[in-house]
Amino acid sequence: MKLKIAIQKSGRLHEDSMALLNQCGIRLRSGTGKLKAEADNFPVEVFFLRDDDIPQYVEDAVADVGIVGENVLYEKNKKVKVVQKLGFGKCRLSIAYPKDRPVQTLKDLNGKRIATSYPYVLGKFLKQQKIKAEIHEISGSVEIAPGIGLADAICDLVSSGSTLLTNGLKEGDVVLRSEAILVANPKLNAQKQEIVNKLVFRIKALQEAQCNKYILLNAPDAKLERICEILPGMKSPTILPLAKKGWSSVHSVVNENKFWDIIEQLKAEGAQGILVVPIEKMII
Ligand code: PRT
Ligand code: ZN
Repeated sequence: MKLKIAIQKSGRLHEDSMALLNQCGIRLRSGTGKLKAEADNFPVEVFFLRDDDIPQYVEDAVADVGIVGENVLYEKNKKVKVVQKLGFGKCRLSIAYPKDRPVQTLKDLNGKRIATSYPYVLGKFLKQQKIKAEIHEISGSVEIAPGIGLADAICDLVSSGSTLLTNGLKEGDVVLRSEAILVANPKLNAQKQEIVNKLVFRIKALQEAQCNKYILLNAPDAKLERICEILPGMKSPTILPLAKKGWSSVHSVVNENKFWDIIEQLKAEGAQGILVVPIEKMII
């Protein structure tokens, strides 16, 4: 039994999706030019599709799981299960206004026209906000709509903001924050669910590793107690005696967010030769 995984054929999510499968130890047999590829060492088959089609294929069980942006998932509104956030493809769906016109806030949008490729998500947002505006669905180049007189504002994906800037638009309310997610058909059989569980276990090990660093340092024995207090570690730090008398080597794992604070404290306590090493996978 093989798990069928749908990923984007080409575009912004393709490379990160491929890299994720690769880092999970899944080696695909053929290249990406084809419709599908099989793995030698893990029971999966990967289908390369347009991102817009992935929620439907997963709902229909043509694919068992898929990697897609939350923006696409919520717009398509299909019956699929969100399994895991993946941390890439981050962007936001925002309303944006032409800089030089009277319509500048949400309230100004009553009775006005908004161009978007996300009519469903935007419609829900406007209803929540009690704004009655006309939604014009267009499939691409939404940012030019105000300039050609098609709309008073737009609602589109933003990441760096440079597309808005070059089109004379200013970002307003954020309708949705999005990243790539793993979705699944809600009725997978037990065998397929088992494969999904294995995949998610590997993804979590990668994510855990990405936000932690392995740290090695030398410390005078007299300072060991204090240094161990500073280092959180997975259980407690590993301590090995050095050839030089009165000194030890201390190994531990440090969360990236607290990293610089901890290094400063360690140095202040007399730690030397501090080495920081990336962790490839981390199983807690
Ligand atoms: O061919 P296919 O249908 O599969 O691909 P596509 O052209 O529909 O999608 P693609 O590859 O452009 O994007 C795939 C997914 O990447 C999206 O559904 C989002 O989940 C995610 N993503 C992340 C983005 C962006 N960032 C993004 N910046 N998708 C699109 N953009 C576009 C945006 O529409 C706008 O035109 O980039 C422009 C804005 O970018 P900045 O950096 O100028 O703000
Ligand atoms: Zn698309």
